[in-house]
Amino acid sequence: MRAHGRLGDCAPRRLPSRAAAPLLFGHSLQPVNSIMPSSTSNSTKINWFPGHMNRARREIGEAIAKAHVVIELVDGRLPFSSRNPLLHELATDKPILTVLAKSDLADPVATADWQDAWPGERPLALAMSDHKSVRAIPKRCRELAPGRGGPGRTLRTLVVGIPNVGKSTLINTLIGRRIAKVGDRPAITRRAARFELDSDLSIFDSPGVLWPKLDDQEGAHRLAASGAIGAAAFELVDVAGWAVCFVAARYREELTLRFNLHEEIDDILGSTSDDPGDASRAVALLEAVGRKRGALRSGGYVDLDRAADLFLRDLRAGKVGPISFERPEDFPGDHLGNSPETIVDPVD
Ligand SMILES: Nc1nc2c(ncn2[C@@H]2O[C@H](COP(=O)(O)OP(=O)(O)OP(=O)(O)O)[C@@H](O)[C@H]2O)c(=O)[nH]1
Ligand SMILES: [Mg+2]
Repeated sequence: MRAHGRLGDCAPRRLPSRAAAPLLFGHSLQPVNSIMPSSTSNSTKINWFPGHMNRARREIGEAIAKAHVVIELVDGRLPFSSRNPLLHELATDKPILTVLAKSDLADPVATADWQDAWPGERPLALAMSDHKSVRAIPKRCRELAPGRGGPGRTLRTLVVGIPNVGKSTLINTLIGRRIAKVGDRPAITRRAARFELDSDLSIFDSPGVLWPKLDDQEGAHRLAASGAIGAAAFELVDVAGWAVCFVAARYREELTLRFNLHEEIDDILGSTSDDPGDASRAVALLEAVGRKRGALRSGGYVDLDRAADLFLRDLRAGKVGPISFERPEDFPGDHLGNSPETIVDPVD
């Protein structure tokens, strides 16, 4: 047992005092362990670059060289942070068709703003379950490579994107059967694979890749909250705490409705600090969610791990509402995908 005990041991309605509150969301200057229910790490830094991703980067580099059109899937809820800058280094001479994926989970107003703000070709915004809209992708690919297609001139396309963004689902939707393995956790696809979509159009599925160092830890928290990062690479309560504070700030009504927090929300937001380095608000909100959902341990204490888990599950499934973690105006002056701190080393 650590000095301050586990978060889940907090008595109902008792919040950690501001002085004792840990710093979360990647701004950890304090002993974060002291409030972390899971005791695996002594920092909230998030990084996830398992071995297969390094190999995948090489495969993607080779596949890009042979492709005529690259289909870039970014997560419609976080188009900035889910864009892999490596792609734009490798595919300088290829047409790139960007898709804002999982758009059914994103705030439609933010999605429209992203489409307007996107540099170059206007991205498509799609839910992969919408078969009719998804058919726009091969059509667009043919337009982008007018010299390809027809006998002996196969149009080669390649789907790339971060883990869990829906690459394999896109291929299954296009082919009309479950030919590529999909799953609701990241890193399902481990090897690139080619599929024939039409007699003259092939499509490559690729493993989701991130980049070796997530310098932007706010972005890393958004990636983790969206489901792009393996569960072992982050602290559940840290990420859920970041996410619940974000949702309370931008989508307060949706949060209130989903978890029936009508009586609590004003008190919590009024009595806790919105300083992102202060965890008191995150703890109070997760406790309220946990209490409403019966995530309790003996003695009536909230099990914060369970509360964090159920909040993130609801959020990722769209049950809190259509939520975007990023809007274009959050990144004034930044050129999409070219933020110097997200540029990675080239494939070695
Ligand atoms: N709500 C929603 N869920 C989607 C959409 N597209 C895919 N999914 C779900 O997202 C999860 C991941 O889908 P995959 O197709 O396996 O994602 P991937 O990009 O191939 O993931 P990796 O192979 O791990 O890189 C699955 O549970 C899909 O059902 C979408 O447009 N909307
Ligand atoms: Mg896949």
